[in-house]
Amino acid sequence: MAHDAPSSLSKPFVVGSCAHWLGKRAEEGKSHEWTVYVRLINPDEDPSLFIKRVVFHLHPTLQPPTRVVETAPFMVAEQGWGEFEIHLQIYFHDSNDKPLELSHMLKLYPEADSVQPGAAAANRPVVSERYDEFVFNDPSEGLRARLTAE
Ligand code: SLL
Repeated sequence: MAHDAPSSLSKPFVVGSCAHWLGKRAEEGKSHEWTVYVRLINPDEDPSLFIKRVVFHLHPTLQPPTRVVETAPFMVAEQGWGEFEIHLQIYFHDSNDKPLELSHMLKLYPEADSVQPGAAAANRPVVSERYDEFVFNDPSEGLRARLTAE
């Protein structure tokens, strides 16, 4: 009997941000440097094989607020002072489905209870990540080929 390919495929990923304080001499309004990103859990896989683009919608105080990233790493690097909700739209190759929409709260400041005494604590990066999975139910043949490419 022929072995049917599974009708659903999934790719574990992380959406997250990493920020660090730029120190007392930082320019006004640019106290922190941060990145926001979408990355696959498996570092050996190339997400550009099946992700066509990621659109990051930042706070309107950042110019331009809409950033379109068409190749890996799907990431935006910026500087700023404030935390805000970032909306992401993820578009896939060979898919007529609507983009996947996610949001991520940018964190710049460590949780009060995780702050340790001493100067070193201020330089520690603040990482906020959430695990998720892309689940493709009955993907097109083209997308299936991209998802299973070695
Ligand atoms: C707040 N809801 O009021 C947030 C908004 C916006 C932060 C934070 C931009 C950098 C710059 C920036 O950090 N915006 O202005 O150059 O806390």
